[in-house]
Amino acid sequence: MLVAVTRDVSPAIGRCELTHIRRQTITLNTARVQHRLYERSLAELGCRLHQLPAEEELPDSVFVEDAAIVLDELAVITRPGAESRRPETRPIADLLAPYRKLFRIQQPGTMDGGDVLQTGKTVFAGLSTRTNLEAIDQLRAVLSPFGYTVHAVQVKGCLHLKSAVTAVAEDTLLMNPEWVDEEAFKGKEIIRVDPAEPRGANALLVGRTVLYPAAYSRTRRRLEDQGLTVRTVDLSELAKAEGGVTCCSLIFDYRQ
Ligand code: CIR
Repeated sequence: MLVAVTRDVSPAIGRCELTHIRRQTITLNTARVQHRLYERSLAELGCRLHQLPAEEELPDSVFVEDAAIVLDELAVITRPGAESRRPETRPIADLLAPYRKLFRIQQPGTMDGGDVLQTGKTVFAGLSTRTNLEAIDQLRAVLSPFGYTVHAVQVKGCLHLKSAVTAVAEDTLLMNPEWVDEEAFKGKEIIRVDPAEPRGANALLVGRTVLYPAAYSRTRRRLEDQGLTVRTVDLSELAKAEGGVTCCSLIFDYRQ
């Protein structure tokens, strides 16, 4: 069974962190309606939802992906790169504790979950403005005994590794090669975003379905042309907070 952890949009979302885009007004109600439809899509794709209530004082807390990395054998609670986001991790750790043994990124390490991309036993970790080498070394030390190989990958021009590259099938990645070096992913099938849609590389694979932003129709066609099943979702209001489809959930397998 797949479990999807989500958290309702904070009323403070207007004070979110922004790195690569300029501030625009975010309409809370629209963001919440879109977020609920996103949650419904996850449920319809077979996930059991675990919905956390909104955090009044934590603007970016809807982006639960950044608080943890959940693998089959364990979970790593991050230490987010933006100081304003550090208190987000505690409720996520409490929620994950019954499901997984927990490890933690320690100071001076900083890491956002959005910088960690897993494909099988290979883990790519983005070196970004949020994630540093200390944290990647800590992640490697935690994961190596479980048979994972951790590769550090430089990210440039975007917020997180998963802004630049995500998995859309078992061995297929969707990528914006302007933001990450294709060479780092040798051996993988690569689908490139349409050049007119640089933000189109963030896709969420749920089972065999790619949950994908409605805004990027050209890249969506590229995915469908490769035989992939795509379901669209409109997260345009949260995109104003620099969030995408992977950021709004933590999805993991749970066997009772
Ligand atoms: C931030 O800057 O931290 C938030 N405004 C956006 C985080 C998006 N998270 C993600 O891509 N994993």
